[in-house]
Amino acid sequence: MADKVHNHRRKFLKNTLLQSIALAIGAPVVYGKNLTKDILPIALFEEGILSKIPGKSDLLTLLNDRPVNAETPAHLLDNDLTPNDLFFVRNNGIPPSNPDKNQWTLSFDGESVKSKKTYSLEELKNKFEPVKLIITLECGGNGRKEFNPPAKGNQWSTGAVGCAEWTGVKLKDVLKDVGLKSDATYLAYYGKDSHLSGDPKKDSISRGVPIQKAMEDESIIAWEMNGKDIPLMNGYPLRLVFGGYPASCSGKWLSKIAIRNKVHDGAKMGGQSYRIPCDPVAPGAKVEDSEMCIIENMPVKSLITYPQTGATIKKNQSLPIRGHAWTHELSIKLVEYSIDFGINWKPCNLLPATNRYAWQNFSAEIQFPKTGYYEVWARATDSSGDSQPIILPGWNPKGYLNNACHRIAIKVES
Ligand SMILES: Nc1nc2c(c(=O)[nH]1)N[C@H]1C(S)=C(S)[C@@H](COP(=O)(O)O)O[C@H]1N2
Ligand SMILES: [Mo]
Repeated sequence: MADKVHNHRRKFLKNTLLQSIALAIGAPVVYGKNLTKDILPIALFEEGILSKIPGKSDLLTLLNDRPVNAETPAHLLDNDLTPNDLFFVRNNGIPPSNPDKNQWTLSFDGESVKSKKTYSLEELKNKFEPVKLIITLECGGNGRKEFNPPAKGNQWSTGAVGCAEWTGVKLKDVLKDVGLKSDATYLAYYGKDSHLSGDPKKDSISRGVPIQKAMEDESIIAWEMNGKDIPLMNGYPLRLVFGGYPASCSGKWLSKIAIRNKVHDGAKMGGQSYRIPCDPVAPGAKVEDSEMCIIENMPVKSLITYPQTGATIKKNQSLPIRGHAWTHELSIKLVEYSIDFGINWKPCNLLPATNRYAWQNFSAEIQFPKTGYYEVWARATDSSGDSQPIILPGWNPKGYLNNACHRIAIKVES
């Protein structure tokens, strides 16, 4: 056995390859001459250069690979803005394989446009005033994992959320140029991803928002995410971004917008998709499609991003915590923490948002009375006075809108 190991000739990396690796990582690999094909720098994976999901960090939790669904562990959402390679991915179908931003066009049609119109991406950039907005996107099914009885679908824990700076144009500016009829009711999107079945006549998803939502100042068509091209998995080269609504409204690989004179009836608008019982039901109840209503506003929510759950500190140390809070309302007005399972709450420091729908950062410094096991719970309250439940909110068949308080485990040792 020892002989075998000895005889095994290590295949060291060629200098040219080492140079490309250094370029990709952004620093020379000092002991690079000791690396082999089996021992590559982990930075290549962490930065998504060699990820299983193109452009995405291997630190994402993969929930499904066809279609690709991957979420961000809570402690990796610690940045003010979620880095592109760490932003969650929720695909319903198969992304276009090699979209070309120079050839990309966006058309407008539907019953309620005065006439059909098509813009190239270049025209969109030049014709309308560009805006930069920080907007949180959260999948309506984020937190689904906790529901009991369980709900079918991707078992998201807390990481189907992210917040980025988007560069684009206001939908209302473009819609004004297109010209709408007075009966305009709903904005519907169509993207260039294909249905899982491969059937070109089927859309993987085609949703949208009521026209009043589309007219908000923060409703945009975006081509950049954090100052870079949007990653392929997040909709390159063009997508919609709506704050405060389920992210399923924010169409990726955006190629067509239809202005409808009725509530849009595209793929995943009806049935049980992205809909909840119009009136509360008992856990496990079967709810008819006719009793389900479309999810619009997303509820107030918060996430502790530092420390990672399971952290241990010494008895004489205090614990700094950090996180973000977001809502569909104007702003978050309070974030509190509890270390005694929700009996007593203390306020956190809370920073204002740059613009509406950006998440707000909170922090606190916690002292623990003695050694032992604790949980830190966080609870946000928004400008409407709504706050988060401690236990799961209303059960619904598909497990949407779980905004229960986030909890992390902490051990204090002597
Ligand atoms: N064209 C298209 N747009 C889409 C989707 C999709 O599958 N295809 N998924 C939607 C859903 S359900 C969510 S939660 C968000 C996810 O955005 P992200 O993958 O950029 O995080 O995109 C939405 N837009
Ligand atoms: Mo979603």
